[in-house]
Amino acid sequence: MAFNLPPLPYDQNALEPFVSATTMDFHYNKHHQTYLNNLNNLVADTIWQDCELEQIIMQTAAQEQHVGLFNNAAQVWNHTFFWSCMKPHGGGNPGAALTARLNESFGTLDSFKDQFKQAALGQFGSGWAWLVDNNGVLEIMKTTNADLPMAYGKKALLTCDVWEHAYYLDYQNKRADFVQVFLDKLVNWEFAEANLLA
Ligand code: MN3
Repeated sequence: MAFNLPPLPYDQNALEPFVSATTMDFHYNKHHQTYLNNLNNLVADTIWQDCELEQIIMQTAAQEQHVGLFNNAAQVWNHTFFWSCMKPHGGGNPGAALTARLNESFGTLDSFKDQFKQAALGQFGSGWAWLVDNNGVLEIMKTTNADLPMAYGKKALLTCDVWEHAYYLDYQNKRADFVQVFLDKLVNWEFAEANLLA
C-alpha cells in the first residue's frame, strides 16, 4: 500500500506575497513529492510496507542502518505538518487556551516569538524550528535535517521549515526575514491550538 501526497490545505498561490507560488510549486510538487517517492521505494516489499507513517518513523529513529528510510518518512511527515502551520491571512494572536500556555512557558507572545526565531536562526544548516508540548510544558526545540519531536517523545504543535529550499527563491540568504514573516503573517495559530488540545 503506497503512501500518497496529501493535498495542500490551500491553493499554491494562497500564501503570496509572503511565499510565492513558485516556492510552493518546488517545495510541494518537487521536494515533498520526492521524499514521498523515496519512501514508497524504500518500503516496497519490506516489513514496513503496511505500517503507518508514524510507526515507521518511531521504529527507525536513531538507527544508523535505517537512516535513509527515517529521513524520507520523517520529511514526509514534517512537510504535511508544516503546510498546516501556515494559512492565508495567518499571524495575529493565538486563542485563549494556547495564549495561556505560551505565557506560562515564555512570559509573553513576543518573548515566544523571539525565542522561536532564535531557534530557527540558530539551527546551523538544514532543519526545523518547533513549538512542542513536552509532557505538559510548552518548549521550543530545533532539529537537524529530518529529525522531529516525536522521536524524543514530544508532541509537535507548530513548526517552521528552515531548509534553504523553504525560502531561498523568495528571501535568498535572509532566513531571519522568512521566519519573521512566518510568525507575523503566515502562522496558523488555530492549528497549533488544536494540536495542543488534541
Ligand atoms: Mn522543506
